[in-house]
Amino acid sequence: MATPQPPPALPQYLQEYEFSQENRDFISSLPTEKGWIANHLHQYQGFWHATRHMQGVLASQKHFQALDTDILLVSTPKSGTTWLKAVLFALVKRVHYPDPQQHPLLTNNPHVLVPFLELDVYIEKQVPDLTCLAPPRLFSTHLPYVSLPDSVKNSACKVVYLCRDPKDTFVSLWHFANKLRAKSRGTISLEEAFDKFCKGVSLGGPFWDHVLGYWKESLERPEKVMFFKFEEMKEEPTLHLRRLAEFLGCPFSPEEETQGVADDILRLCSFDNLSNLDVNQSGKLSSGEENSTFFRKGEVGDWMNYLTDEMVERLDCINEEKLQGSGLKF
Ligand code: PAP
Repeated sequence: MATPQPPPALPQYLQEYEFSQENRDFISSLPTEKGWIANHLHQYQGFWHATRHMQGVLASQKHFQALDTDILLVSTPKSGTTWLKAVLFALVKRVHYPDPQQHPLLTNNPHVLVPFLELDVYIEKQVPDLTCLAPPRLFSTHLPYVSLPDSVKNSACKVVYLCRDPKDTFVSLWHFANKLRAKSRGTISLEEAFDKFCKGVSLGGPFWDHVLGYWKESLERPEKVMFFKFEEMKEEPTLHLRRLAEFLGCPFSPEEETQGVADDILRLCSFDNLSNLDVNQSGKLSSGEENSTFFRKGEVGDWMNYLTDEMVERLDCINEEKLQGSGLKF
């Protein structure tokens, strides 16, 4: 008879962490709900964060000093962050890596090349020295606009915002949660997760408030915030890659256009290419998560395979109500 295996440990970043007494007291004063992956979510500045992430959220706000040359990729969780991290890195650092056989994306998961402020850079108690990083520095975050470090809002650093149809975002998040949940907690049902998502109680939620915060900024300061949807990128990748390059001040030159550099970047960062690399099939992040958890289907419309008519109706109503008058549609 096979020996029962112990359940895999929760990824390090999701485990409850040794907080300073000050942070512990603060976090315990926040509204708290049952989490999808880790035990708890805490509501801070109107948005929900896992316990372990709170340390990183607070430290990012306190310590991160954005430079005018920085690029910050902001996204709602499960909107295609991994993809856009790869695209951003390949685009912005293209002069450093002209040989496609030697590209860092072939041996590193995109999350390693473009770290999350609150989940990687500031997750430990020590404050890292980021001054030695070569410009443009690339970081990412799931923080809502209201919680961004002041230096991001007040400097000339660029913000690229990515979101995705909430139906597909939800389905992707539900799969992700069940992959990462400790075996001892069992799975979270589609119905329970859906109800929480609709009520805004999800990582980085409420989804609609997150999206609207950046949508508004992108309208008011288009030179600062560029707003992207996963679906647009899937439909017209070359067009949106060019838009991105122009926004970031590194447009493709006529020679690059002739050489097909944009297509090379998109090929390198495609779901098929990245998900089949050894590093993404069998590698792990230092936090313990398997790189493969970030690649599932990468398609538009997978929600049709999961959501009931009632669920679709409920989400459509919320979309209608929340996005009314904003000019934004999913
Ligand atoms: P994160 O928020 O935890 O960083 P994120 O990368 O935003 O995760 O979301 C993962 C989703 O992006 C997955 O979607 P799915 O569950 O609907 O399949 C994943 O498959 C998709 N994804 C990852 N890489 C790519 C890619 N290169 N092209 C398209 N989609 C991708």
